[in-house]
Amino acid sequence: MTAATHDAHHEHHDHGPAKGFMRWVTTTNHKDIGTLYLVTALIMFFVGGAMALIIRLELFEPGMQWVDPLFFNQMTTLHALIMVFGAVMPAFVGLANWMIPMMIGAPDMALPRMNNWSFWILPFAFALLASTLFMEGGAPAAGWTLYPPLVLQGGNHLPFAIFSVHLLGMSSIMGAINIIVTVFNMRAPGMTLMKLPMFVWTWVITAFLLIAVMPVFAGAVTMLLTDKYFGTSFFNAAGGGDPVLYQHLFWFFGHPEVYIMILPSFGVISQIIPTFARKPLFGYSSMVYATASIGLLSFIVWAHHQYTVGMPLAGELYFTYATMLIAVPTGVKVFNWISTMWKGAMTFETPMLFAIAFVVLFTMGGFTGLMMSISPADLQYHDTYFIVAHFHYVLVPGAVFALFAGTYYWLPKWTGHKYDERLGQLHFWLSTISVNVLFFPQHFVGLAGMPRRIPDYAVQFAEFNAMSSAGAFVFGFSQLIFVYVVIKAIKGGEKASSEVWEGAENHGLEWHLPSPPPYHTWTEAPAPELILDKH
Ligand code: HEM
Ligand SMILES: [Cu+2]
Repeated sequence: MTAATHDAHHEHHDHGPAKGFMRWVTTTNHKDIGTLYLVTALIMFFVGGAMALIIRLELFEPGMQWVDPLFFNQMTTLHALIMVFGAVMPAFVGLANWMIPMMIGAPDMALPRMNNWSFWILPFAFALLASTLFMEGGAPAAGWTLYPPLVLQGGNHLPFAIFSVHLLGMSSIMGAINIIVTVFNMRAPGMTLMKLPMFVWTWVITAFLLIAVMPVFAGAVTMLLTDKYFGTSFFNAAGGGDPVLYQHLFWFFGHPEVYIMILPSFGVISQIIPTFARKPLFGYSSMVYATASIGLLSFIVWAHHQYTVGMPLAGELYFTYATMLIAVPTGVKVFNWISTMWKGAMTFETPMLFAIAFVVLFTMGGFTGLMMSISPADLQYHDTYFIVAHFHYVLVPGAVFALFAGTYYWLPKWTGHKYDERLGQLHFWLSTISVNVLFFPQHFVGLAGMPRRIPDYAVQFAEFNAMSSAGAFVFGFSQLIFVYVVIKAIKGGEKASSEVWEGAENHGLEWHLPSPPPYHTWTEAPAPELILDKH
């Protein structure tokens, strides 16, 4: 009913999108910009994924077979930079653009022209980064952390990489400002802060993290630039500087950055589990406070990445205890998700499958994180494949699975068509099995001492590495199913109702809009009775 009145209201002043390519260049529409972000992220996921497969190909067996060590290091560096800044972050910004206005009953983002800029900076930033591959000496090869002195010993790709980071940071900050302004100013009447859907809450907190830490990263890399080209010695011990200073600056950005990638995932999962358990989210307000606590704690734990630099004992102790504290609010979240499922009338469509796998596998990544937070233990784990296993568990069956879950969940809303459920489930099972074959053995080789970021290794690590590489190829190729399912749903298929999922209207405003929603939605605020007390 609301959908119908809503449509009738805008017969005269509604205008559809412009036609052709210029539609996408000049668009200020949150749905268009959301689509641009999501498509870009998907392309970058495959670019970064191809690099990962080059890495795993070389590591399939001991010895050097396919690439030389310098190129191998360029691949580990670019793979990480592209996955973090090109795939995971833009994908979540895409979800935010599509969903936040529809979820809070706003007609668009608050700053639509800036929104256009936030997106269109990205292709230039990625072009700069990719151009380094074709330069003399190749792309940056010192790891995504860009540690000096190593990074300063590379070629003249550094200014390109740094300028790319500046642009990416500008884009992120503009996107973050937009989200905060939208949520604080454009909520429908009656949508108080404590009624916001969890996805919106997690994004608001993420946006504050972005604004706080992107400038730190931009500053740190600018200091690298002046060290290399303008004779400063910020990180050069011979000139009175200190390379460890860079590590502090990097990780003051870097640890919040990992939460920038996981908090919106928590939001997506907190939308999906209640829908498929057909219950409101258990412990909504504790979810909000837990997310905020994780956000705050993420600023005070950074040096757990640097236990091996020789910091004072007090520092080791402090960072150990502070890091362990994060397990408390994280535990609250996992408890609440499980309690939401408890005695729920659950069904297991693809979004729910990915959400459940997220809860199980992200928690495993959290547990290895706790092991590493203990500084004396981490002296053993640091810079081994154990670290690689940890962060891939939180990022792949964590953040990336949340992105899959969210895409399957909202795809019928976006396209107006149901996706192919059978293929969705095939994608789920192939991904979930292969991701564990890929990353679980890395715990063992890591504990046995295999270092990270190396193209060759001792023969005793051969079996587990072969397994890992086999898992990687299955995982990589399974993602083609995902692309096929998405394209198929865009092109046609069974019509989706506005509710899409049984009972979804009890789980958010977006399910009161038609599927697909018209180009402009909530040009009139939703009726107050539609705003939920409980999600
Ligand atoms: C319970 C929560 C977590 C704890 C206690 C934790 C702890 C740690 C520690 C101590 C390290 C450094 C280990 C070393 O290098 O020796 C580390 C590395 C890392 N963690 Fe976590 N972590 C947690 C959650 C996460 C999440 C949610 C993400 C991302 C979504 C993440 C991503 C990473 C990454 C990318 C690295 C490696 C960075 C690098 O050296 O390149 N972690 N974690
Ligand atoms: Cu950290």
